Amino acid sequence: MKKAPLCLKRRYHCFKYNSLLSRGGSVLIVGLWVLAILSIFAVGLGHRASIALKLARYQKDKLSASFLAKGAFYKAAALLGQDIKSDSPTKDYDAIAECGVNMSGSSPQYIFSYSGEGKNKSFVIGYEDPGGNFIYGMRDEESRLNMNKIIEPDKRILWVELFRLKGIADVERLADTIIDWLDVDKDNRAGGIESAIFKNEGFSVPEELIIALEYFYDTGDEKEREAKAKETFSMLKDLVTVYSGSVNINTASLDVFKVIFRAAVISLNNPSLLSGYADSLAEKIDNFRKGYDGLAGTSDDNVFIDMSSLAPEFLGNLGPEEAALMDASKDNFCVKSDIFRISTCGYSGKVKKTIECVYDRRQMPAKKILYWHES
Ligand SMILES: [Ca+2]
Ligand SMILES: [Ca+2]
Ligand SMILES: [Ca+2]
Repeated sequence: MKKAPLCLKRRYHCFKYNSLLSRGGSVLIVGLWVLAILSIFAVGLGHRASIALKLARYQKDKLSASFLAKGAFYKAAALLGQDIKSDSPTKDYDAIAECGVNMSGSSPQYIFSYSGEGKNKSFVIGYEDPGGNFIYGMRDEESRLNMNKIIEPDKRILWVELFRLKGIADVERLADTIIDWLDVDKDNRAGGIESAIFKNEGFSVPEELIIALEYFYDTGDEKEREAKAKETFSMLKDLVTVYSGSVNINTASLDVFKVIFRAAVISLNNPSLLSGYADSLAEKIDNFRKGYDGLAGTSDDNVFIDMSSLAPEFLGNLGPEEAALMDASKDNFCVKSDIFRISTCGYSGKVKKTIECVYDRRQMPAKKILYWHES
C-alpha cells in the first residue's frame, strides 16, 4: 500500500487539532453563556428576595409602630384614671403642667415616653404648640370655647369677640349665621339667614365649622369660598372645640381669656369697664399661672384650686374694675377637666404611626372615645 505523503499527514493532524480547538471553544462559550444566564437569574432571585425581606420588615415595623402608638394611648388613659383617684393630690384640678396627670415630681419626658430594643422601638405622648415646640403630655378640651354651647342670645357676644380678636370681617352677620346654623330652631336672627341646608344641631367635630363658613363666604366662586373658609378656620381652630363644658381657668390660652372678658365688658354695659381691663385681667391670670420663673407648664406654676375662692395672692393683685369683671365672668370657668386630646406616636425602625383622639375620662355613664384618627 502506498503511504500518504508526509505533508498530507501533517495537514490532516493540523485539521484534527483545529477542529478539536474549535469544538472546545464552542463549549467554553456555551458554558460562559450558561454561567452568565445563571448569574443574572441568581442576582434577580436575590433582588426579589431582598425586596420581599424589606417588605416583610416594613410590615413588621408598621404593625409594631401601630401597637406602640396604641400602647401609648392606653398609658395616657391609665394616667387620666389615676389622676382622679381619691388619693391623688391633683384629683380636684388640671393645669398646664399637670394636665390630666399627677406628675409626682417626675419629668414629663419620663412619664410620656418609652424607648426599648436599643431605641429601635419607642413611643411618645405629646403635641406641638403653636410655636412648633414639642410638649410632652396631653391637652384638655376645657382649655377652649365649646362652639355648640355658645348659641343662646346672651352668649352670642362670645362669637362676635372671638371673630373680632382674630381680625375677621363682618363679625355680627357671621355670628348670627353660625348660630342659626347650630340652633335647633329655623327662625332668622336679626342678621342671620336660616337656610334649608343648615344643620340645626351642634357640630360633631370642630372641622364642621368649615362647611358653615363656606356657606357664609359663598360668592359663586368655589375655590375662593373654600380658601376663605379654610383661612378663617385656621385662625380659630386652636381656640374652639365641640366636646367640653366650661373653660378651665388653669389651662385656657390668653386669647380665650381675652374673648371671655371682652364679651363680659360688653354684656355688663358698664362705661367704667373699658375693654382695656378685659385684656389686663387676662394677662394677670396668665402671669399668675406661670409662677416665678415666668414660664407656663413648669413645676413652679400657680394653680387655681376652686373657683369660689380663686387664690388670695391673685385677687390681691387685681384693680376694682378687674375684680368686678372676674366676678361677673366666673360662671364661664372651672378648674378641673374631663375631656382630653391625646396625641401619640409609635416608632419602629424607620416607621412612624400616629393616633389623635379625644377621650372622656368620666366614669359615669362610661369612659369613652369621642374621636379617633390613626395615620
Ligand atoms: Ca388633675
Ligand atoms: Ca337654626
Ligand atoms: Ca412656671
